[in-house]
Amino acid sequence: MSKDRYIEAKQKWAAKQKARGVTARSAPSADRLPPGQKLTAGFPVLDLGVQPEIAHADWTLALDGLVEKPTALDWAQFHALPQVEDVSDFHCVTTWSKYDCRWGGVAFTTLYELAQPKPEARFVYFTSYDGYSTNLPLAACLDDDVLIATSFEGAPVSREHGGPARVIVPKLYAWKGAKFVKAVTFLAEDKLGFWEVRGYSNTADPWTEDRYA
Ligand SMILES: Nc1nc2c(c(=O)[nH]1)N[C@H]1C(S)=C(S)[C@@H](COP(=O)(O)O)O[C@H]1N2
Ligand SMILES: [Mo]
Repeated sequence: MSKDRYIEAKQKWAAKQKARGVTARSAPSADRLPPGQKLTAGFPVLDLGVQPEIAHADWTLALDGLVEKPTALDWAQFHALPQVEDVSDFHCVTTWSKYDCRWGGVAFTTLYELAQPKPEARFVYFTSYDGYSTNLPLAACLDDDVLIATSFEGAPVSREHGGPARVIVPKLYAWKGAKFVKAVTFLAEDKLGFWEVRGYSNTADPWTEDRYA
């Protein structure tokens, strides 16, 4: 399927689910598996039909927007920052979940301290090397399980899963985590990302099945 047809199909699927009355629940689920999800043993790949190949020598991560210290980290500088590991569950809006994913990389809070966002910065906009984008309230990024991951299960994040570096936000549907991440931009006002402008929920809470806006 061509890239445009794929995006159109996913967008239509969201509209159809919404029309069917799949709407957010008012009370969160207490189960480990969020409502409407199925557990998968594998690891499906979801992208826009492009898996950019970025050599470590060409890779940079920009921290910009409303920050005191605009920063561009190269691969060595990124790895000189404190490295952490976190095991989390992964929930894709297309109804599959994967348990116990071990991600390694740099905590979002480390980047936050480095760039020093100004007080008016309340939102974060992520941009990727494949043209993808997604957005979050700054507060959601400051949980200690939010990482810019460069390793998965002890090995480098593969290209299909978003390497060299991808964002992991375990508490939200996985489209909120940008693969192939290139820039983290701090903003005063919210700015909708790729799927958010195409009908996906801006809040994306798996526990209340908050899939579509
Ligand atoms: N850059 C980029 N990031 C992305 C996407 C994408 O297409 N491009 N897809 C999102 C979606 S919808 C999901 S479910 C996860 C999928 O991650 P995976 O391919 O490693 O399973 O990445 C998210 N991040
Ligand atoms: Mo997804």
